[in-house]
Amino acid sequence: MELSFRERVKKEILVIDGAMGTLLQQRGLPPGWCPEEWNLSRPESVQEVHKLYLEAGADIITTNTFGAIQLKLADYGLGHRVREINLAAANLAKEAARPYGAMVAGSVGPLGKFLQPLGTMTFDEAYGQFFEQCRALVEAGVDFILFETFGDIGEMRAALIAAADAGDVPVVASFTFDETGRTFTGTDPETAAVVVERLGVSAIGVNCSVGPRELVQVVQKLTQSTNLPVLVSPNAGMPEMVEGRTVFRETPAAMADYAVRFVEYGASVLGGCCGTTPEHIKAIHQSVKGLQPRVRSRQFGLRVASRVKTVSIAPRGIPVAIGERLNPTGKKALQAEIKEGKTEITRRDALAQVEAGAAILDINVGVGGVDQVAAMERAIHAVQVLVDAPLCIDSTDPRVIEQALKIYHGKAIINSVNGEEKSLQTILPLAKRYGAALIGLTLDERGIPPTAEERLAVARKLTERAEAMGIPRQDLMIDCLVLTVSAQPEGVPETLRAITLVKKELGLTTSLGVSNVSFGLPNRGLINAAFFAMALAAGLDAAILNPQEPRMMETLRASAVLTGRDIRAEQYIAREQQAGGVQAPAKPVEQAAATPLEILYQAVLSGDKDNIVSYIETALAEGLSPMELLDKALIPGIEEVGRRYGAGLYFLPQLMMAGETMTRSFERLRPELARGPAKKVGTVVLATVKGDIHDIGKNIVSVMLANHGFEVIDLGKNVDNEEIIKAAMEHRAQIIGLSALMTTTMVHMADLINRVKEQGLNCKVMVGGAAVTAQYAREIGADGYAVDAVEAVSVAKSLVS
Ligand code: B1M
Repeated sequence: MELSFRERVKKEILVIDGAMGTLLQQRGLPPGWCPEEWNLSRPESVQEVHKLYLEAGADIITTNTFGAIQLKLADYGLGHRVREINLAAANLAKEAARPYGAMVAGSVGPLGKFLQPLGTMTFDEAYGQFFEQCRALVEAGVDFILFETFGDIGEMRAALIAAADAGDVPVVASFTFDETGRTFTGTDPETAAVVVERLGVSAIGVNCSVGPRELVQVVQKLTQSTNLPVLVSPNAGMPEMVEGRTVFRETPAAMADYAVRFVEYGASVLGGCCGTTPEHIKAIHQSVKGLQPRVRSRQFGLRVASRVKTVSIAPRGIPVAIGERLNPTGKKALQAEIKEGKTEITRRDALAQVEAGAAILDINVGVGGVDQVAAMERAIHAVQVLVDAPLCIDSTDPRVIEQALKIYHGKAIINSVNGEEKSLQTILPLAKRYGAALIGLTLDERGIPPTAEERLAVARKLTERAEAMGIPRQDLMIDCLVLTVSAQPEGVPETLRAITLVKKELGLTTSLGVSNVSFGLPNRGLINAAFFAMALAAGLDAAILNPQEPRMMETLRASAVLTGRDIRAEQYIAREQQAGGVQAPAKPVEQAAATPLEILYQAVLSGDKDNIVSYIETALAEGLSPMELLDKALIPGIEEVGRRYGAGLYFLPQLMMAGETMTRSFERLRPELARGPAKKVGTVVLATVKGDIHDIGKNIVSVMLANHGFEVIDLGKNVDNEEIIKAAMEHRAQIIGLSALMTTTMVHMADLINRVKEQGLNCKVMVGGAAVTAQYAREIGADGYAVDAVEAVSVAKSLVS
C-alpha cells in the first residue's frame, strides 16, 4: 500500500519542486495574465513544467494554484471559477505525478489583504476564502495542502482552521521570513511553530523569502523549536535587479550544498522557490537523496505566543506573572470605558503591566448589559498590536471566548475550563479548534473539593478529557484554587499541597489567582505576598496578579532564586543591576500620560487610531494650536515609531497602526490648518514618488503651501513620473514637488529631474521627505530642498520669485 504524506515525511527526505511562474512565462504566459487560468486554457504547458520537475527528481510537485482563491481570481474576472480551476490544476498535477509515484501538494498562497486590525478583512471572510479553495483541492484528492509564502500569522491561522474544516487532508504551513529572521508582520520561527503546531499541521516550512544562506539561522531556529517535519524552499538567492529584470544568482550546486546543511539541522522536505529551475531541483535531489531525516524529540513545556513572542511556562522554569488588571470587576472607570466602546484604559493598563513585568495578560470584559463579544473584539484588537505579551482570554461565555480565539493572532490561553461536564463539553472543543492552551480549575459539579487529593482527581479528569480531544497535556495548566483565609484558614495548606501533588503526579504546570486569599483582611498586599511565596515554594509556575504591586513582583523574583528556578540568580541579578539596586516604585497608571501633548504622543506610539480624534479635540479645546500638536506631539511620536521600527523594537503592525493614527489626526487637523484663500503666488504639482506610499509629510507640505497662496495639484502617493510630468504641463506648474521616504524610492527623483531637463520643461523641482538630504538634492540637480513643511513654503516662494 502506498504510504501517505504524513508517513513519508517522517521517514524519508523528500524533494519538492521549484518555481512555476517563471517557467510558465518562458512558455509564453503574457505579463499580467492570470497564471492559474492556464490550468484551463494551456494545460499542456502546466503539465510540461510538472514533468520537468519530476524528471529532475522531485518527490512532490505543487499545483498551479498559488493564486487560485476567489479574491485573487476576481481580479481577472475569474472569481466564480475557483472550484473549476483548482480541480483542473490538481488533476493535471496528479496525472503528471502518477507514473513517477510522486505526491501532489495543493498550493495555496496568501490573500494579499490584511486581516483586522491591520486591514479590513475579518477572520470569517478570510476563513471563507481559504475554505472554498481547500475544499476544491481536497475534492480533487491532493496528497496535502501547502500554505506557502505566508507572512502573517493571523492569516495562517485562518487558513489552517479552514483547511481542517475542508476535509481530512494533511497540511503544511510555510512562512516567508526576511533578513531580520522574522515574517513581515514580525513573527519569529519559534512563535510560528508554537502557533501552528496546535492547528493540526503535518509539517512547518519556510519558503521564498530570501536565499538559502540568509535562511540558515531561520532553519536552525525552526528545527530547534518544534519536532514537526520541516520544509525548506528558499529562493535561488536574494533577488537583484539587473537591467530592469529580477535575477537570482544562486547556482544549482550551491543550493544543493545548503539543502544538505538543512537536512543536518533537521529539515526533511527540500526544494526551491523563486528563481529555482529543474536544474536546481536535480542538484538538490542528487545530494539529499539517501540521507535520513534527523529524529528530533525535544520536550517542550507549555508555550503560548503573541504574534511576535513565545512565552514558555515550564515545571522548572522561572515562574510567570499573568497581569490581572484588564478586568472590569470592581473598576468603575474600566466598566464605563467598556460600555462606551473605548479602549483607552485598556491600552494604558496593558502597557503598564508589561512594563511592570507581566509576561502574559489576562483579558476580561465582563460588564453586564454590554455586547461582550464586540467588547472583547475591541479589546483584543487594541492590545495585540500594542504589547508583545501573549493573552489569556478570560470569560465565562463561550461565544466571547470563540470570537477572541478567532481574532487573536497567536496562541492564547483560555481562562478557564473546569471539571463540570458542561464546561468540558463547550470549552475543550474551542481549545482544540483554535489551538489554545487552557487553565483548568480544580472544581466540578460539587464545587471546590476540600482536599488536595480530590482536586488532584479533578485535574486528572481534566487532563484525560483534554488528551482524548487531541489537546496535548502540556497545554493544560492547573489552577488548584485558593479560598479566602479569613473564612477558611484550613483551605490554604490544601491549596499548597494540591499544587505539589498536581505537579508530582501529573507533571503539569500550575497557576493561581493569588489575591483571593486575602479578602476581608486589612493590608491585603502583605498576605498576598506571603501566600505567593509559599505557593511558589510549593511549585507554583504562574500567577494571575497585579504586576504593578512591587511586593508581588519582588516576591516572584526572589522566590525564583530561592527555589532554584532562576539558576545562578541570573535574572534576579540582571534586574537588580538594571534598577540600580533600588526597586523603582511602579508608576501609577493614571499618571502615565498627563498633558494633552503627552497623550497625543503616546497615542501615536500605541497606534490608538480609534481615540486619536477625541484626544485632538481635547487638545484643541485647551487652546493648543494645530501646528503645535503636529510639531510637538504627532510628528515626534511618528518619528519615535520609525526609530523603534528601525531598531527592531516595533514591527510592521505597529508601524501600520501608528501610520493610520497619524493619517486620521492629520485629516482632523487639515481644516484647522487650512487658512482659506490667499493671493495666488504659483502652482505646484505635488506627489510622493513611485513605489512609495508614505504621504503624511507630503500632505502637511500640501496644506502649508496652499495656506501661503500656492495652488497645489496633489497627485497623491506612489505616482509615476510620467503622470507627474503630464500634470505639470497641463497645469503649467512653476514647481514640481516630490516627496520620498525611502532610499529605494528617492531614485525616482533623479529620473524626473532628467526628464524635466530633457523635455525642456519650464518648471523647477523641489524635493523633500525623510530619506532626502540637502546633499542628495544637490547631487541630482534639484532646484530646491526643504527639511520640513515650513521651509518648503519659503523654498517654494523663492523658486517662483
Ligand atoms: Co514606513 N518606513 N514603511 N510606513 N515609515 C519609514 C520611512 C522607515 C525610515 C522606517 C524605518 O525603517 N526606521 C523605513 C524606510 C527605510 C529606508 O528606506 N531607509 C520604512 C519602511 C521600510 C517601510 C516599509 C517597507 C515597511 C514594510 O512594509 N516592511 C513600508 C513601505 C511601503 C512603501 O512605501 N512601498 C512602509 C510602510 C509604512 C506605513 C504605510 C505603515 C506608514 C505610512 C503611512 C502613510 O504615510 N500614510 C509608515 C510610516 C508611518 C513610517 C515612518 C515611521 C514615519 C513617516 C512619517 O509619516 N513621518 C517612517 C520613519 C521616519 O520617517 N522616521 C517610516 C512624519 C512626517 C511628517 O515626516 O514624511 O519626513 P516626513 O515629512 C516631513 C519632512 O520630511 C518634509 O516635511 C514633512 C513635514 O515636516 N517633507 C518635505 C516631506 N515631503 C516633503 C516634500 C518637500 C519638502 C519637504 O518638497 C516637495
